Amino acid sequence: MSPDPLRRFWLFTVLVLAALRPSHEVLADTTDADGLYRQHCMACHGAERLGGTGPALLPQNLSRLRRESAIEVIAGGRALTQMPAFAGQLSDSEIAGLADFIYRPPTETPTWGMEDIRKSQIIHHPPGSLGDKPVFEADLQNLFVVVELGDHHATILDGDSFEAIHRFETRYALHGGPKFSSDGRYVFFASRDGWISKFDLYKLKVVAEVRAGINTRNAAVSFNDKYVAVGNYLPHNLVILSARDLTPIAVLPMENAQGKSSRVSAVYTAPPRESFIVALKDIAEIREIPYGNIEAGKPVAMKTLEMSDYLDDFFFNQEYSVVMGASRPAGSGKSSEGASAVVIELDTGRKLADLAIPGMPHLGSGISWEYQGKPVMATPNLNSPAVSVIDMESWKVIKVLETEGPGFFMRSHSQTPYVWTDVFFGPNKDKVHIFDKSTLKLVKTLTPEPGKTAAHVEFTKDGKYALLSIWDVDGAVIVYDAATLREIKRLPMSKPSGKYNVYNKTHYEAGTSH
Ligand code: DHE
Repeated sequence: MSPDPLRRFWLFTVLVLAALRPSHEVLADTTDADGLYRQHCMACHGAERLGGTGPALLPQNLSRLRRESAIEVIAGGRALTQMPAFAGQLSDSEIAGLADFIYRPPTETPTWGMEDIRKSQIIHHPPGSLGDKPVFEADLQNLFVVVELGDHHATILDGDSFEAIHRFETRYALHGGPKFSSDGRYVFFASRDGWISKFDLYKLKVVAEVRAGINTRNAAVSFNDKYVAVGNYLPHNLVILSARDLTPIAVLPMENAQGKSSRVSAVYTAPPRESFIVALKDIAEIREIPYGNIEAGKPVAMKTLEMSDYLDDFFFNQEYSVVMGASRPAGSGKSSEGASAVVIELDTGRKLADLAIPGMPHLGSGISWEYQGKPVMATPNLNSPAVSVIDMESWKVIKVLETEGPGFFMRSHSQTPYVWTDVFFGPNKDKVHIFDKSTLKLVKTLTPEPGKTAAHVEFTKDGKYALLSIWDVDGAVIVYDAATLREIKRLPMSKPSGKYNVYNKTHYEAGTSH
């Protein structure tokens, strides 16, 4: 191309791009975004954007918030939080400049070590100081903890009367299932910002909190009630806390023999093995930490299982002798060739099977039951409108259940004949399918609230009722009779994400995620 056509080409490109820019988009004024941050945001969100009373404002922590939503929050504030509206004080371009600023990576990777964790610990009520008598009357084993993502609250629900007993503000953006102590009295929440909160269900009070990381995946509680393990994306480590009062015990950097470090995809507790199992995102290894190896002041020894691929989503059999793992190609930088899940024997690290499951299984939501005298597991797929049912003896896919869109969560219960699966993605996100566990046939498709995402089911202790979320800020938890599939009650809630039944969780019910 001679210079003239080249110039014309660039002019054309610039004009097209300008025409494509939405007319309402405001040009960001980035000249003093740093100064504006210090003046207006730093007091709550921290000098290094690591968070304070407000959440961390780093790209890693904001990956799930669109820039346009960030602009709306800066301009209009966030309801039911301390975040004020800045629209009166800052111009549109200054607000856009601030939004750009918080999505920019910091010049230095932030650190969060043992000392930072220790200093962040807040003991609201020392262990033993509150007494043991519950402050309400209800079946303590049939309580539900409902996480309401819409306004960052949690509701404690009586699983017999379906009345809310208590509602309280949680840390910002909880993720993953809350984890329970073995007697069901205490529940541990993890926020994406690294905060771990210990809540006393008998006394309805947060008793201790600590910030274990900057960008956290999830937490697991040891079956002996001694430890909480926290898996972090940032820093690349696993943090072990005392389950008594959340005092940090150990910070375990996750790196391989060559010194390459890795984010932790998730940590799980494996009761029969008395160990924590750690999934790594950037190293093709699984780590296992026996509870017995954790002792304050001593290096914590880990068992390493070398894998042929990166595995970041897990399902365990009920005995925890075998793990099914899947890789998420987009995040791991490498895809499984031809196989989308592998089955590994945990004692030996031996691969038992490669499973071709088109559509990226969501193994973390996998559940299991007996089908024709054999244990099977079923998993939704994040990319395909199908549930895969897998024979857990031959490790073969025995049936693909067609759905009206890709799903996220599945649930059942030993006392119910059905399995419930949502259609989380796509135009049919308002539908929920119910399949018969003994025939694998579709029984019914519910549309509880047309146009609004219906997702995530949890059963009562006896399996007689199923609770379903309408995943919307103006949402609800709907209680269904699990046999007749009739609606019994609708409780308004703010984007109720997961709900967790004390008995099902503490008894590792096969129909629920662990
Ligand atoms: Fe989750 C559990 C990973 C996005 C809601 N999610 C988990 C677990 C993992 C995981 C590893 C199991 C940990 C546990 O329960 O201790 N989730 C991931 C991702 O990698 C992914 C796809 C991307 C990400 O940004 O992290 C992801 N998850 C989401 C969401 O967008 C959801 C729908 C809304 C949210 O909370 O951000 C979401 N994840 C959940 C819930 C659970 C969960 C409600 C608890 C599992 C259960 O069965 O109840």
